[in-house]
Amino acid sequence: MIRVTTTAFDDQKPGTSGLRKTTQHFQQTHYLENFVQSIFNAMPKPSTMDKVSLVLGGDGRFYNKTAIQIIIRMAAANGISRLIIGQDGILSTPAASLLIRNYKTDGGIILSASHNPGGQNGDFGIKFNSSNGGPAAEHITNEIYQQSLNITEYFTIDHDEQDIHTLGETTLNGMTIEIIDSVSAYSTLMSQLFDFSQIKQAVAHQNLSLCFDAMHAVTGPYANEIFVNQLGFEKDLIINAIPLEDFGGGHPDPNQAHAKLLVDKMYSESGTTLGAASDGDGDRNMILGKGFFVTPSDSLAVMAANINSIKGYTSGIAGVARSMPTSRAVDKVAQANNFPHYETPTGWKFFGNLLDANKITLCGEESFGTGSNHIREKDGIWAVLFWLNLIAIKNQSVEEIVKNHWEKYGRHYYARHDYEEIDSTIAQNLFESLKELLPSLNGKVMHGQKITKTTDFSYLDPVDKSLSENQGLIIQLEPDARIIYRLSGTGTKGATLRIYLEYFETDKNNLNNDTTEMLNGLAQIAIEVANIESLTGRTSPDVIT
Ligand code: VG1
Ligand code: CO
Repeated sequence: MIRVTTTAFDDQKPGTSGLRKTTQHFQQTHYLENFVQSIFNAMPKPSTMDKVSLVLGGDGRFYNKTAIQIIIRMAAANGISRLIIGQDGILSTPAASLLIRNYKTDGGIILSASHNPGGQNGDFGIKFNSSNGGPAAEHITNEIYQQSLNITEYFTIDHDEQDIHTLGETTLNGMTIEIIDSVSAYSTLMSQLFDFSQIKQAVAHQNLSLCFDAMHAVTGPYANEIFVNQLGFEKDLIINAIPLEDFGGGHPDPNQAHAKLLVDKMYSESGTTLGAASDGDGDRNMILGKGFFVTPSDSLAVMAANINSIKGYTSGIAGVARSMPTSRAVDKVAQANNFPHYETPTGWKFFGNLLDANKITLCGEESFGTGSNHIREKDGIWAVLFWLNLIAIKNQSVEEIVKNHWEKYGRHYYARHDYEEIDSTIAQNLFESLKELLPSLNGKVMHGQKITKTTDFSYLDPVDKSLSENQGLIIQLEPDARIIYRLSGTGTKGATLRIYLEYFETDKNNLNNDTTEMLNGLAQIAIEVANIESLTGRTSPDVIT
């Protein structure tokens, strides 16, 4: 064992989903090692390290392989008993979550910067998940950060590269290393939750077709096995299926701006019944019908309204949760069907306690994330299978399913406007002034809409009673609309300001209007209230989703 003397970095505070920095930042001497040692030091564990087992894998982006080898050597030096590693170091985030649960390990390390671009000039990331399979709770990530601020040494061994390609067990310095197939356990679980024979029938007899965009990221192999080999969808319609270390130079974020090829196809003659995409690490999903986009918030609501008809969920739904900026469409379903609904801060880690306590079955975020109690992460392929199964059951188009839903529950017009790479100090100042200004806005009428309430959102976890403050600013307007402001916790350059707009409509004559038009008044108010143009010099958002 080698004891390496190191100096602490002061910027290793995990954000919304782990530590994310540019790849080059991670490549600094000792940078990755310091953070990994901090995880080992801080993670909840049995009495001694030789009882600790961990899952290890990543989304395959540039630096994934190097990082895996570094972590293997450090795990061996730290006396860890067992590492379960995805073949070639590859695991989608949902698959990693599942393996932690299946193997009952003490947690897992996932190497990913999710939807951020990859490559030598892109981003890299690392995240610790707990023994429940979910992103570590805030008290653990805070402890990792504290360790990183005080670290003076880390442990490693001098050893050649470990073979991470050959399936099976080996040992290194007394530590067992098991290389496992990255896809098989995950695809087995999917076949238990969804009715694969019903979907296959629909492919054969209802012309059910799918175009899936893997965005050259981790889901390619999962999509080929499940959608092509097991369900019989056309192989050529799994696009960008080969995982590449730089995602082909793209931005592996499944939204209408970045999954352009898929969107163009779905709005053309050759559009399939369902169009879908997933992100860098396979936990996000975008759902499209022929010429029709489903907002992630609506997708969650439709799932909640129909979950009883899906094989793995026939015993019913305990409750639902959504992140605060996610539209309240799912709340309407919960209220109408009498099950509890929860509003949590942004980030999947906040769903963990609710899922573990069986208070919820289903949860989701506006940022193209949906998932259930089957694991403790959001799950892209799972969401696509849910929609495929639902279409097979209803024998209706995506558009019909969503429009029928609006008829019954009303429609939440929804959009998110992102201002990226704002100077961090300017963004902080903007946010602080906004926070101070908010209470004075109560009762004010702007662009014909009356502000009824303003909130600085904080969350008291109903299970462990932990309090999370400063989770976003909410402006509520009459008759039933919201504007929300947040600063992103996943970016690596400057600050990203996110503005979320939501307008609820029940008038049957107004259910099929243009989203931009319906939200125009709110967008104007949002810009004026936060003084965006004069403080940032920006006249329009960089990305609208
Ligand atoms: C974003 C999303 C959030 C999501 C997080 C991680 O965070 O808004 O909903 O949980 O990314 O997703 P932020 O702080 O930038 O708004 V992923 O797919 O990166 O694991
Ligand atoms: Co992701």
